[in-house]
Amino acid sequence: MGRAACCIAVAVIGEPPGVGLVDDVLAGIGGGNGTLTADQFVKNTTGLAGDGNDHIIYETDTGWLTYDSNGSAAGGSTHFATLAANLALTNADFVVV
Ligand SMILES: [Ca+2]
Ligand SMILES: [Ca+2]
Repeated sequence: MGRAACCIAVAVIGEPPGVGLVDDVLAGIGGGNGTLTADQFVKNTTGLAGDGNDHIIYETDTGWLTYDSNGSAAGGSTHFATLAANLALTNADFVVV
């Protein structure tokens, strides 16, 4: 696991899991500490950001969590955790710390 991946998720706990995100190392994650804003989270079966401010992507069929620093622009994507597939995750399950 690389440096970026090591510092994105600080805890995956509970059912469904809650994930802590460290904003100091995550370009684009904004809004201060607290719940990840809804417009920065997306879930789908492609694992790809849908717009420019989708930074946390949950791929429902694989359970992959991906951080994308630049949203739907090319590149910038880092797979940092794998959860169970098809969880009812929302932005509220992610806490920016
Ligand atoms: Ca968005
Ligand atoms: Ca991207």
